Amino acid sequence: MLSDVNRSPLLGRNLFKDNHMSDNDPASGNQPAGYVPPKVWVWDKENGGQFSRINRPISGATHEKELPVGKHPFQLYSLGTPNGQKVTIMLEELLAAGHEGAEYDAWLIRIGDGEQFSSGFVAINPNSKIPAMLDVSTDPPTRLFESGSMLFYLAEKFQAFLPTEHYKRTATMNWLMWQMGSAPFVGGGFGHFYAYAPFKIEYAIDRYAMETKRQLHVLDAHLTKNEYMAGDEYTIADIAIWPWYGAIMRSAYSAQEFLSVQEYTNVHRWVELIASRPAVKRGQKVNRTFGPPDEQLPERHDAADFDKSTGI
Ligand SMILES: N[C@@H](CCC(=O)N[C@@H](CS)C(=O)NCC(=O)O)C(=O)O
Repeated sequence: MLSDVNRSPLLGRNLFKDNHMSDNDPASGNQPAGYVPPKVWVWDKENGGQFSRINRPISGATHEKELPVGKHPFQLYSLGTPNGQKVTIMLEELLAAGHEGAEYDAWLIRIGDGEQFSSGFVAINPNSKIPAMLDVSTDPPTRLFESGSMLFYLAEKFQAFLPTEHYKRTATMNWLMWQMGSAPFVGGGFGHFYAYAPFKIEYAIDRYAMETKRQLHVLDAHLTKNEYMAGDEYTIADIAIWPWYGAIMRSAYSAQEFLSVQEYTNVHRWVELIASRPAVKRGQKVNRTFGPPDEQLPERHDAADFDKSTGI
């Protein structure tokens, strides 16, 4: 009989069990069958799936290249994914509200081509993920990375979309942080295993479908009693949450039927409310190089760019 001391309280497994297989070894149920993690994980460059060209277990630049700098106070280096859209929606909302100091150049970073690993990009964001931004109106310029940090910075700088009243401000920050902590389970968890993994793994899909539906239920329950995430006011919490959860409700991963998203009627009401805002419509086009051609504006350097023919 195994001593309880040898069992991991979290996994219920014998921690000191040898790593080789026997006929009735549970590893036969692993995927691929018989797989046992080696003692030391080794980077297999050929085995990164769809993202093998960009996934690495190390940080830092892969090549020397400076980033372009345009004429506006904000220089954004991004791609029109949900994390990128949070910032372009915020900048468009600020401009729509009359904050001219929020003018920006949006430069395209093609993450599939590894442009997030240029020396110029890494100098702004050592984490090599879009979005990254420079505020060149400060001396020296202010480096910004992490979309949540960027929303908070812009909200504070322009005193906009972040309530000053104690309870509403705190609620806004609660939901902003909820988004930053929760969405990776949807994108990196559910989306990855449902849509991108080279083969379907029931355990992984079940685990992340469960979590994605739980999160949608959290939002749905909250939005039953609240018009916006922080109550009766549109804030950076809505701007952070909408790109991810609006996408899941509408088209992301072609998983709407699988997740029965029609159940979340209050989320649906809120998604359509935010989607109807002109600044949101503009912001979600910026740095987009996929989807319908009229929804794409690969780079934005002027408000008039939205009138130009789009698509690449
Ligand atoms: N927590 C980060 C996440 C950023 C992120 O995951 N960006 C993805 C695109 S949505 C990326 O740049 N991936 C490139 C890579 O992993 O190399 C944020 O919110 O800014």
